[in-house]
Amino acid sequence: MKLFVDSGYLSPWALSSFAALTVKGAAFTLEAVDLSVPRPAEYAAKSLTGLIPLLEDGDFTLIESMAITGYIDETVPGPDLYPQDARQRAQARQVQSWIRSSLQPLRKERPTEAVFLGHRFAPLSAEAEACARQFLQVTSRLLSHGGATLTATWSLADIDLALMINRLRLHGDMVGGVPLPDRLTAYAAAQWQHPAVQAWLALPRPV
Ligand SMILES: N[C@@H](CCC(=O)N[C@@H](CS)C(=O)NCC(=O)O)C(=O)O
Repeated sequence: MKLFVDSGYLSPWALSSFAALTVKGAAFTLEAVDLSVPRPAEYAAKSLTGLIPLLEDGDFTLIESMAITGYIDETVPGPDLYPQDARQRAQARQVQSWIRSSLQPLRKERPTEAVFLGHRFAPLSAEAEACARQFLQVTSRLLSHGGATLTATWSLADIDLALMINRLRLHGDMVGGVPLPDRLTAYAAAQWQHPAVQAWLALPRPV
């Protein structure tokens, strides 16, 4: 299999797909795509939208990280990427979908350069602060059970959720004038130690 990701290794959706293959222990090659220049015709022919990530499995190509990780989970032997239980699996995907479709002000003002490159950005605008407050409220509810993972067993949603928390945690943000809840920071810090995340962090990023 081949996984096409951004050459800066900054995309959260690329991380999710990379983690899926890594957790499965799949043999794959990582292809870096330079997003700052027009895609080569060969890539445009493979990718419906021209976006990354893109998974290539023989003559089959797939975009959209949640479709990619679902396909990997169903076709590659190895540890589960999502819970076996239907309700828990749906809860994990609920969180992944929420993160991908919402929270835009927070994602915009705390881009992944804050997480992967240590870049520092202006204080959150009122809009992003409100978004961050809502994000923390929802995430606190999600993790109110006090467990180490979102659902009873680990899933890829844990990496997605930890990355969202880390946009604030690793930037040193306070939200509403108070530090992030301890439970959330402990959860994100622990998930960040996951071997698949550590393998992603070890990729050579341009300075
Ligand atoms: N919903 C897609 C999002 C994919 C996406 O937005 N990819 C961005 C990088 S994070 C991209 O390819 N940007 C390049 C461009 O817009 O030209 C997924 O989950 O895979």
